[in-house]
Amino acid sequence: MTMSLNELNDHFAIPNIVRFEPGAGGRTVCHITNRYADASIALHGGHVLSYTPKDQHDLLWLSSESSFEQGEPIRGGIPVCWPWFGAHPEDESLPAHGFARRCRWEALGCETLPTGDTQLNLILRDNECTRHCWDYGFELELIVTVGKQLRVDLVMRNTGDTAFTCTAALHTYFDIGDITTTTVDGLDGHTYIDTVGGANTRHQQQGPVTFGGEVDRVYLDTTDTCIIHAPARHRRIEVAKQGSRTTVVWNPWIAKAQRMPDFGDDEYTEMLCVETTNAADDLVELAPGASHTTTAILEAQPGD
Ligand code: TA6
Repeated sequence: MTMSLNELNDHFAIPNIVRFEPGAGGRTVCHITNRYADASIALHGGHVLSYTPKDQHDLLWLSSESSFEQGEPIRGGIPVCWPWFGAHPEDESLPAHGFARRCRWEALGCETLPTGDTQLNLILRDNECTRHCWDYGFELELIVTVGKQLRVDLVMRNTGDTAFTCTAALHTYFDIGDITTTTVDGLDGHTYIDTVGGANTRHQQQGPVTFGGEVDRVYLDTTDTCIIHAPARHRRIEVAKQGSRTTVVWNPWIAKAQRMPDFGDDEYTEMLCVETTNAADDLVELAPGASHTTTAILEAQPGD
């Protein structure tokens, strides 16, 4: 049941901390401000749009060309890619990265934790539209905890009577200021699949990940925390995770940026995706009644 703006604020608003307001494209956005940070989350797509720690620059990047139209994904922030990551394994006509980021989610709860963090729970359940392209019963819950860190838990539940297998991503876009001076530690020695141009060749990472062209890599069998060094923003960003054994690193560079209508031609220089994923061979298999949680924990550290 879709709540109106008034019903959302009647049920979940917290004076001076949480409020629901209309956003771009008329999309309902939950605005959170507490002693640690400000954040905004659109019900459209269950999409974290921004997370700005006090006295810092927004950690997340959002394209100035993003669409906010019904049924279209938002470009930037933290898209929820589910129940498949990338192209649909059998049917290319289905939208890339699944349907969850294109649907309207509903608010389930909102509270201030003893730590002073603010926690928002959103839910997406199977419906006529989702069953049209993926005929399974599910609940997808997004738990967004805003504090000194930004923690995002994606809880996938099989509520039907048929087992299913899915892949997923918290496809986080970081604002790093200048891709040419940005590096990523934490993936040294890991095998990755290079998917640029459909190559899908395997390589081993040597040292930090650096950027001098399009990078689109699925790092395999890694539970490690990544550290993004972003000197242009005078900070490093810790990207920790749980429930995920693959990490995707992506920058479109010039040509691919120019091919994307919801991405400014020169915007590739200011963003980097380090994605918390269940991709490639990291499949999530859920029997009826089973669940799995994939978690991203992001924290900015001044310095660099
Ligand atoms: O996560 C990397 C990736 O799969 C890239 O190949 C690129 O397609 C990116 O996701 C964005 O996908 P989107 O469907 O949001 O344009």
